[in-house]
Amino acid sequence: MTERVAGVVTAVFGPLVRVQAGEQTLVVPFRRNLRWHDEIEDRRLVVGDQVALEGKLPDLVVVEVGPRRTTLTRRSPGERRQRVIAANVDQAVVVMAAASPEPNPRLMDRLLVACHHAGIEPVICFNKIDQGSAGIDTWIGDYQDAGYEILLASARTARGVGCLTRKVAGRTTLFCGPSGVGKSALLNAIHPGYRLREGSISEATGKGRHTTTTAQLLPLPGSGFVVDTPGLREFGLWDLSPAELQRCFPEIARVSSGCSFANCGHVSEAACAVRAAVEAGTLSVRRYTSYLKLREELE
Ligand SMILES: Nc1nc2c(ncn2[C@@H]2O[C@H](COP(=O)(O)OP(=O)(O)O)[C@@H](O)[C@H]2O)c(=O)[nH]1
Ligand SMILES: [Mg+2]
Ligand SMILES: [Zn+2]
Repeated sequence: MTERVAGVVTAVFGPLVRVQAGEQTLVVPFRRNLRWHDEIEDRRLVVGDQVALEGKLPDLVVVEVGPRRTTLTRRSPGERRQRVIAANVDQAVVVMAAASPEPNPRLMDRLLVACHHAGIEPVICFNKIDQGSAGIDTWIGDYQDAGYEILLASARTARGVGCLTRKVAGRTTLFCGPSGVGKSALLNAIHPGYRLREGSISEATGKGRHTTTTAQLLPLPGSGFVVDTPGLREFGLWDLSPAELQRCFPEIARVSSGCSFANCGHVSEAACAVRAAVEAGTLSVRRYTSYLKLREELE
């Protein structure tokens, strides 16, 4: 009897994919003429794809790929076209350490912009809060004012881990942020069964045991997935237009409705509500400067 099973791709190994179908983990091939629900150029299965399998047990094969709600893309140096590296990621936990490695608000802004641009909801997590919060005290308020959800956590003391666990339940969550901030440690705290390597140099140098650059989805107990992968630090900013950029700064987008020109870039235009808010001290100078710098980069 032919079976039909629905699942989510959690890893891609050349001609085979690993699929999570409820409690079952299957490693299966895919049909060459897969049925796609999206008009996409790059017809390659990626992690996060929702697929249908058919066949006589245990010889199932992927036959159909569902529409992608979101796509995470990357363009490697030397590669002209961008590549989709994951589909259907719902949210991202952008992780910075509170003290060491030294938190980098510019990088935080970039990652947040990349999330908004990809249609992925970001949550900010300051880990290693056991080491104090002096390093973030001066600018954490910028993100609160912008409306971001902020979690203070420590994988070491388990502070905030319950909150994070509830946050990721039932969804597909990307953990991103610089190397060494404790992404793997937080994931191990959420689910000790992952046994991810912590403090390894592999992520920083791309060498070591995990030489693969492809993302993997890790199933959570219950439902949902997390993605912990090297090489996702700088995803998709290249195809962002300067006009789109302001939508990726929620507090700037909110204020901009008061600008005189509908297409105001908030640089030197007259009667700009954004610059007025910066001058009045209701919009962070640091965030505004970050916006201007990114805008310059995109132009
Ligand atoms: N003090 C402290 N150290 C932590 C915490 N979380 C992780 N670390 C340490 O920071 C280092 C990097 O952690 P890791 O999870 O590998 O970071 P990743 O590169 O972001 O995955 C390791 O030595 C961890 O033991 C924390 O909450 N507090
Ligand atoms: Mg890690
Ligand atoms: Zn303006």
